[in-house]
Amino acid sequence: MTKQLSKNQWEEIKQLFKEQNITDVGISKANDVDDLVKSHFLEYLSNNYNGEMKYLERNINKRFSPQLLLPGTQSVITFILPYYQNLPLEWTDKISIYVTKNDYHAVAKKIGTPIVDFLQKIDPEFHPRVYVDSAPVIDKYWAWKAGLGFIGENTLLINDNYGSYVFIANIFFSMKPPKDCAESPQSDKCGNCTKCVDACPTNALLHNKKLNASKCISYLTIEKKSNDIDLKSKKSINYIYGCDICQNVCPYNSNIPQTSIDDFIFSENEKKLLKNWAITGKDYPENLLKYSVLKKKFQ
Ligand code: B12
Ligand code: SF4
Ligand code: SF4
Repeated sequence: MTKQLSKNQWEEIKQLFKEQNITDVGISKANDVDDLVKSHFLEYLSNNYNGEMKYLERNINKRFSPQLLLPGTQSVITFILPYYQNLPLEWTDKISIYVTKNDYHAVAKKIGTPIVDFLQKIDPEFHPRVYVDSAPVIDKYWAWKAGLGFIGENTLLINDNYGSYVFIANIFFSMKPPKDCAESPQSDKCGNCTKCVDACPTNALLHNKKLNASKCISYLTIEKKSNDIDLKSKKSINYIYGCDICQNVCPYNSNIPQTSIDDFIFSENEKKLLKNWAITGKDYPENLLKYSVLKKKFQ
């Protein structure tokens, strides 16, 4: 028999998130992803826009279907983690602000734990999983499906409250969404704007929400293993880890609050250490960054 969450249970789940400063949460039926997104994904691979990210070519059917990835899944609970914070310009000139004090993968799993515990009590036979950037799941699709934002020309999810500076995490669960609570996807809000496409220094953005990732600075500085490009020699590109250009120019990011997730926030003193290293290249704050996504990158 198909099980369904009650509205009260859903309210309790949202409350558990709220207690951890997570306000934007949604739920969707765990059906296969829409055909449009499937075809975008396959076209992206056939154009080799994934470069050396061969993992995107594996487990395609699981990526398109939560029920194949985790059998028994009936719903996808999606939450977003706002991460914007004011950091020294010398630092953000080189390092994307998505480098938060603690790695978002760990932070999202920590936030998801009380919810997983709650869900396990409702259905002890199923082990819900928290996925964040970690499995063949199209994270942005589920956030869009759950009504947490629209997909911008820069290919990112843009949320009404926090802009695009948000991480996305999904919990796969065995019960269907409560009646009338599932899915209210937003329509496109870019209108005639093309600021991100125009600003991208490598022409990686291709219009129609498509990205040639193999040309993206974020890919070149984080993912690419072979070293046939020397970004530092290109004057126009200061970034050495990630890139925020197509987000910085987006009007939807112009007036957003700083994150209230404590695990992400650098103190004023810690910001001074980041600034010092960015200016001098000396005294890499190894201890401070040991739980961040940077880890040992620049020791
Ligand atoms: C591989 C990857 C990268 C690669 C390639 C990115 C890419 N766009 O393909 C590289 C290294 C370049 C990268 C860079 C960044 N990434 Co990244 N990345 C991923 C990862 C692991 C997979 C993305 C993927 O499937 N790409 C494949 C292609 C085909 O997908 P796509 O271009 O995103 O296109 C899809 C959508 O646009 C969608 N789509 C297209 N049109 C429409 C229309 C509608 C209506 C809908 C619903 C969907 C839709 O369908 C397409 C096919 O699936 C996800 C985590 C995950 N598991 O999902 C994080 C993820 C997308 N990255 C994230 C972040 C934060 C970044 C950076 C901002 C980091 C940085 N500062 O450097 C940059 C942003 C660059 C950019 N403009 O996209 C976040 C994005 C959060 C958000 N607000 O959207 C994610 C979701 C991680 C997370 N869980 O939080 N990333
Ligand atoms: S992250 Fe940078 S290089 Fe990549 S699409 Fe955006 S502006 Fe272009
Ligand atoms: S900069 Fe303009 S086109 Fe690009 S995502 Fe933002 S609103 Fe959309």
